[in-house]
Amino acid sequence: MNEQSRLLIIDDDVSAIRVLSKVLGGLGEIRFATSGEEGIQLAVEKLPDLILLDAEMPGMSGFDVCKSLKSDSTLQHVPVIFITSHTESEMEEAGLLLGAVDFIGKPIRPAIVAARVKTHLNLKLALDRLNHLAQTDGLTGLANRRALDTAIQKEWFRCRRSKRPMSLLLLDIDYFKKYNDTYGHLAGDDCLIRVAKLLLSSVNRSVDMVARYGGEEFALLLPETDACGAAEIAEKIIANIRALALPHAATDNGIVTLSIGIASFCSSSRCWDNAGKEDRNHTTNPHSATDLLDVADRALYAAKHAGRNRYSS
Ligand code: GH3
Ligand code: MG
Ligand code: MG
Ligand code: MG
Ligand code: MG
Repeated sequence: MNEQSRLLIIDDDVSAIRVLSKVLGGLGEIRFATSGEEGIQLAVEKLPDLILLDAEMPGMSGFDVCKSLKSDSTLQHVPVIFITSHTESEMEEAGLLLGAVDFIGKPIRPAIVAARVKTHLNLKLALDRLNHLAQTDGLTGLANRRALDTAIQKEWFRCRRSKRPMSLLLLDIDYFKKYNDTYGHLAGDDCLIRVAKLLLSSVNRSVDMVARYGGEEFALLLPETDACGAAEIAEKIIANIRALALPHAATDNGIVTLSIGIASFCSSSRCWDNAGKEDRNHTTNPHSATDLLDVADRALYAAKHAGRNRYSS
């Protein structure tokens, strides 16, 4: 989050780009494009923190570019500032109504442009920080329930579209109330942090999401992973937590253990269960993103009921 800001200048006039680059050089890393089409392409690739956009360009106009950026879910929050010699109020109004945060007339006054850009970059940074906080669990630094719910929904639709599998694991620390009672709440917090770290180190693909679902419950969202793959991960986690061997006087084996519930969605006509056997009736296939959570929750309950320190699906 402390990395340098990225600015993108889109202007068909190369000398204007040169002047702006000089004025804004101290505010971040600058990229530029000399057409609207090229500018959009660069924005998609580099995800800039701010875009300076010329209104009048041959081919795609700045207004068309702005419209296109604002209709893209990943780019719509990037602030756009129009820079143009067309300073009529109708033009300015049109630009602002399209979602631009500012409208600056040419010829530019360098110090004013730099000050305005700085203000909008600071606002963007603050928004990014807030967004990050809104998605993060304060104790463990993992994704929080809100971020997980959004990711599950997104992944659910993506894997149905692409006819790929997905899995969800719900993981719950066994007898954690007794852990707090025995070692104190602060030690309990520390235990949650260690388990979070262990879960993070138990997955190695960047697409896998580890989240704190609430209290002493965690979740693992595994895109492109079928029931068999999910069971392998669950086994690995149970082995890893055994190896970590955090003392817990109230459990059967004297260390912290986890119970895990697995839900997998399989969109192909042939599904396999977590033992690698064909599931001909798709008996366990969830029918919605919410149902996926429900199936995992019921499986977790079954794992608890069967004696804890195990997974179930
Ligand atoms: P089970 O094996 O059935 O899961 O039993 P359990 O004791 O783990 O489950 P229960 O739901 O009875 O207790 C969960 C405990 O987790 C109670 C609560 O105080 C504790 N807990 C929840 N959030 C936190 C937290 O942020 N920090 C600490 N230290 N404890 C927490
Ligand atoms: Mg122009
Ligand atoms: Mg619980
Ligand atoms: Mg528990
Ligand atoms: Mg409980």
